[in-house]
Amino acid sequence: MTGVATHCPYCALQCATSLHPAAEPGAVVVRPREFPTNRGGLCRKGWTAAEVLTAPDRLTAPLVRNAAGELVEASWDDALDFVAGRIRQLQTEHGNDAVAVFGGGGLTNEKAYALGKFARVALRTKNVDYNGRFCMSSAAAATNRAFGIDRGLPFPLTDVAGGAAVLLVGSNLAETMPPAVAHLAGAREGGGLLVVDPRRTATAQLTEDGAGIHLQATPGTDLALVLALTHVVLQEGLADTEYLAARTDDPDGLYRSTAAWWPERAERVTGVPAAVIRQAARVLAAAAPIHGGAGAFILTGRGAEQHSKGTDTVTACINLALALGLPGRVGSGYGCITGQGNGQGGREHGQKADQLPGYRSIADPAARQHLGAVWGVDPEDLPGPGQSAVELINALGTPDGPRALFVHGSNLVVSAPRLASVRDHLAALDLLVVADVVPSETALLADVVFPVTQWAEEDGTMTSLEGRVLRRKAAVTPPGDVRSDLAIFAGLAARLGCAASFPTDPAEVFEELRRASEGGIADYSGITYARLDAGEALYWPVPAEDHAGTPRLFADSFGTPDGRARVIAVDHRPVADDLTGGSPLYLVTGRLLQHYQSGAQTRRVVELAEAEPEVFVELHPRVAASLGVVDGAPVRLRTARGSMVAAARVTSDVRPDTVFVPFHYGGASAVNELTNDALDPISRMPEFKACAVEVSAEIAARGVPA
Ligand SMILES: Nc1nc2c(c(=O)[nH]1)N[C@H]1C(S)=C(S)[C@@H](COP(=O)(O)OP(=O)(O)OC[C@H]3O[C@@H](n4cnc5c(=O)[nH]c(N)nc54)[C@H](O)[C@@H]3O)O[C@H]1N2
Ligand SMILES: Nc1nc2c(c(=O)[nH]1)N[C@H]1C(S)=C(S)[C@@H](COP(=O)(O)OP(=O)(O)OC[C@H]3O[C@@H](n4cnc5c(=O)[nH]c(N)nc54)[C@H](O)[C@@H]3O)O[C@H]1N2
Ligand code: SF4
Ligand SMILES: [Mo]
Repeated sequence: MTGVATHCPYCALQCATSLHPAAEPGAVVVRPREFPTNRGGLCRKGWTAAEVLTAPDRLTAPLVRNAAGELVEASWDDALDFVAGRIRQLQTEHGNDAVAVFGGGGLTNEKAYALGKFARVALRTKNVDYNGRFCMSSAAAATNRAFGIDRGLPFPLTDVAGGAAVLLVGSNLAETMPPAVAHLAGAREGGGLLVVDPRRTATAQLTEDGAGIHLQATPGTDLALVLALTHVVLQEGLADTEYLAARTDDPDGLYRSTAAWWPERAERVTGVPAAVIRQAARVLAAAAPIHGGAGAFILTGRGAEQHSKGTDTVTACINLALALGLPGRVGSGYGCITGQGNGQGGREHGQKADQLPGYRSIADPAARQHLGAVWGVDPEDLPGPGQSAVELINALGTPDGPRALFVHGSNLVVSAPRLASVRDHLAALDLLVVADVVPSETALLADVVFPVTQWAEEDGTMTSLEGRVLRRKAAVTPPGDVRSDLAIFAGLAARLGCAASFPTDPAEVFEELRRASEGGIADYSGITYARLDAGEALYWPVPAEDHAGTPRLFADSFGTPDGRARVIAVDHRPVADDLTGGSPLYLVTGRLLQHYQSGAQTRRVVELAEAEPEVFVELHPRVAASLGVVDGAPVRLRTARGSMVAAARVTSDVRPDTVFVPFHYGGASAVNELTNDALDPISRMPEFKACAVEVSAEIAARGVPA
């Protein structure tokens, strides 16, 4: 029996799965399916994903907060009428921008597209942004300015397997996309896997036994490290000068911007020995085509990007790739490892504050004209660019800010930075509407909760980390009175008197999305459900139905006006927090294999919750000893934003100047109580990955540790 062919609900690897009937009526089990990216593999989250479909506390009816402050069940009509009435009232009193929308990179292309249209056409608000701002924005900003196009991997992931060297900057691939580790085989065989991480992660361990080098840099110093790697490449005559002259706009700028970053200077900043920096640069260069190597890749993850200088760090990585002549060459390149299931497609079709579908700019008159025609509205009536996620959150409930917020596909009271402020802003709203599949921490704060369909209950498309568009297929009937986000947009648009159409059939939405994206950077106009169902591997752009798609970008030219990549001079700067006073350590945050994001889904899967039931803090043995803390003991963490208690996990895998806390837990266990919302000036990415923290033993509150 073949089952229903679909893809995993979670991360951007979008492993291929098939769904089969389970013993209980209406339930399904997940099996892996052979596919180039996952090669028949799945991680633990993928295997157990079906459990979220039947979560005991699954939302099955709309909820509206009553006069006593309790969320009580309501009919869809009553809930939609109530919300539409409040929206009309608030917009009459305060203007259209008084209503804001927050989307998510887990939504299908169809939902993300409809959400952006709902904001711009039905609510007519400029205030829309999404959680991809927390995820991909620094890499997107950097690739847009250097290459003119932002597609996470501008090549198929399987290309990486042939590379002789892979530099992973701030990615813990072995935990965040385990099946993708297979594609590092080529690099590991020849000693070419280079991993930059302040922790000896499962990924860093892959470099051991001669497979490569772990560069265990100080948090927040990747920029200095990559400038030094580039310095070595240029000074040792390892650069691809012909490529630089032919394909970039300013080869000299590369020399100028890295000249001062000799390895000994970078060693003082990063803690990585100068000799190791030189060795890493030589390993990477030897794999480059100019030196007859089998290919080299530079890939960034959130460890490099989620900083107040994330855009510049990625830019430095791109500059290093350009120095070695990698981008656009088959079997080499720079790529960013996209995170959420539809992190890629979610940022192409209009959830982002400054974008219209097809990866168009909302400020571009031609783009407004095109979308005006597709949507049947006057381009003049389309709002302009809105604010980025953190800025939007910080504006909620302020005198001139939005008074109402819709959340579709994010659990932001767990995942946004500096949570005390997030909670204050949500509390200051007149109306909070949350659409979710489960009562997430954010849904529990809402005035109205809409229960929505999830992955195995719906059709649609997702765009993976490779820019390949994939089919998601319905295999089960949703429980209770659950509807798609599409039905919420349609129901509210009609009640608000919006004349534009809001189809609820994903296939119909996709047909409209094709037209909306036509002629844009991310052109989906040649993609059809039929082509996807036939198994065609369609990487955007796909500008016509007889076009085979674009697995590799930049072969002949980049997406810039003159076709050349831009060399942008960048320089290192410290993290936003002050780490010089007192005796603070670096707090870094990130992921565990067992949990996904805010944990709203995976904390409801028994096997995963039991494997990692509670928040912990990784501490170096020296730090633990100085605090008198033993493994498992409670530890208090305090930053300028807040404080929390976590169980000590004592390990020499973390640098002695660094502690690590996973961000998958809610309430008092949410590490985002502590994180810094300092923003990157270009991408508006908050500094999730490095801040100053004071650590102490927690004895009083919990008693003496066992
Ligand atoms: N299991 C699991 N898998 C996931 C997800 C999940 O929640 N759980 N989420 C998906 C999503 S949305 C995303 S964005 C991806 C993220 O995938 P990754 O980027 O691999 O994940 P993170 O754990 O956030 O960060 C990676 C590493 O950055 C390191 N790091 C911290 N600070 C720094 C620094 O200053 N420099 C460097 N070089 N490294 C640093 C951390 O120690 C961590 O090991 O994963 C996707 N896959
Ligand atoms: N400290 C720290 N914080 C971080 C990060 C970090 O590394 N460190 N990483 C950041 C990153 S990279 C990301 S991507 C964010 C992610 O953080 P969040 O934005 O909170 O992402 P999720 O936890 O995936 O939340 C998605 C929600 O949508 C629901 N959902 C699932 N499918 C649907 C659907 O079809 N429709 C609707 N309406 N809802 C649905 C899920 O149940 C869940 O509640 O966290 C960021 N926060
Ligand atoms: S690696 Fe990502 S897509 Fe694959 S099974 Fe795990 S969570 Fe799902
Ligand atoms: Mo992400």
